[in-house]
Amino acid sequence: MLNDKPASCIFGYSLSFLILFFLSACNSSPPPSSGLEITNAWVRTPPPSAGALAGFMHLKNYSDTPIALLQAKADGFNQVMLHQSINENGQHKMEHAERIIIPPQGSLQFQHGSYHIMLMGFQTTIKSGDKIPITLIFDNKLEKTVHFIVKTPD
Ligand SMILES: [Cu+2]
Repeated sequence: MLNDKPASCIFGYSLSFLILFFLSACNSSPPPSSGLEITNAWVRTPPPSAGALAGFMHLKNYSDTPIALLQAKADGFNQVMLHQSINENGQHKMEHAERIIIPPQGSLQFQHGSYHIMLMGFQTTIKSGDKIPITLIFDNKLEKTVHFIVKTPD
């Protein structure tokens, strides 16, 4: 008398599992497991005598907690810094950004006049179409290496 579940009920359960499976399989772009997505990563093509490059990107935080970007690293450069451009008494300045917060379920755009990655001291020629791997270090022990494409903005 214990196992008297009708067969149709068991079939119903299997069917809902199947539907769940297909729903998850068909989702073409699920949020990344880290909860963080970085898109449109690029570096401005430097003029011939430039001593520094600026990198830009878009960060999206799919998680329910803030994510802080703490540091950037790249081989082939003497120094890589997270910078923020500020306007102080009409003077444009750049200062080191220690902790850049991407809010929960929010996003942050690195762009000209705001946050950027400053790449300084390089020996090789860097031209449009090159890809520069930059490792981004976040506060939750998360590290992501992103290939930044060198290009001239439209
Ligand atoms: Cu800078």
